[in-house]
Amino acid sequence: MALEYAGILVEHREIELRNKPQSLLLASPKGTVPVLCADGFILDQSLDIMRWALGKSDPDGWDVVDAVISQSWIEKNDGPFKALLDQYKYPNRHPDLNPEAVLSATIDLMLKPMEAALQSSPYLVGDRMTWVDVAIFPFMRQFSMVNPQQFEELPFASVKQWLNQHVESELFHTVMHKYPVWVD
Ligand SMILES: N[C@@H](CCC(=O)N[C@@H](CS)C(=O)NCC(=O)O)C(=O)O
Repeated sequence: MALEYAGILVEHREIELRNKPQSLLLASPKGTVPVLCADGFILDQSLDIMRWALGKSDPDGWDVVDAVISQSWIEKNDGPFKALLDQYKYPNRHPDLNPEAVLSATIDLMLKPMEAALQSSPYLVGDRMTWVDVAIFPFMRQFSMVNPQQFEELPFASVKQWLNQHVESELFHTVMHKYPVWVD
């Protein structure tokens, strides 16, 4: 989304994670996606790719945001929220955990603070959309898709509205193509 927003054209190579092409592993041995290969450098962290794109062009000021507040949302998302999301998505991999306790921990960690933030402003950090919303909403989307009915029944109207806004945005639709798998 950041690349599209910044108007940066890329050749998109869809990776099948179960069958990673050699060219991906040569570019970035850790073997995660996304990886951006530019002239003379490689970025293999989503946030680095976003930062690089916004450094090139940021027409609506996605990057005009309080650094400390943004960092705390990202740390919470990338650390404990992703861990809980994994437990919530794959209960079979975590037979020792009680699914209700996982849901309740996720609500306390992420849903409640997000709802509070989004009740006082339409975006996570203030009145305008920033890179923080774009970096985090795909994970809330994943969470909402694990058990859509359960998500619908949760009392977090502002989170749902915020999520819908991003999922239904033209920008998201523009980039959410199904691409053919890249073969070296
Ligand atoms: N911190 C990395 C995480 C990337 C990541 O874990 N990507 C997943 C897919 S969403 C992946 O490539 N997993 C490797 C695998 O499943 O083999 C980033 O933000 O770019």
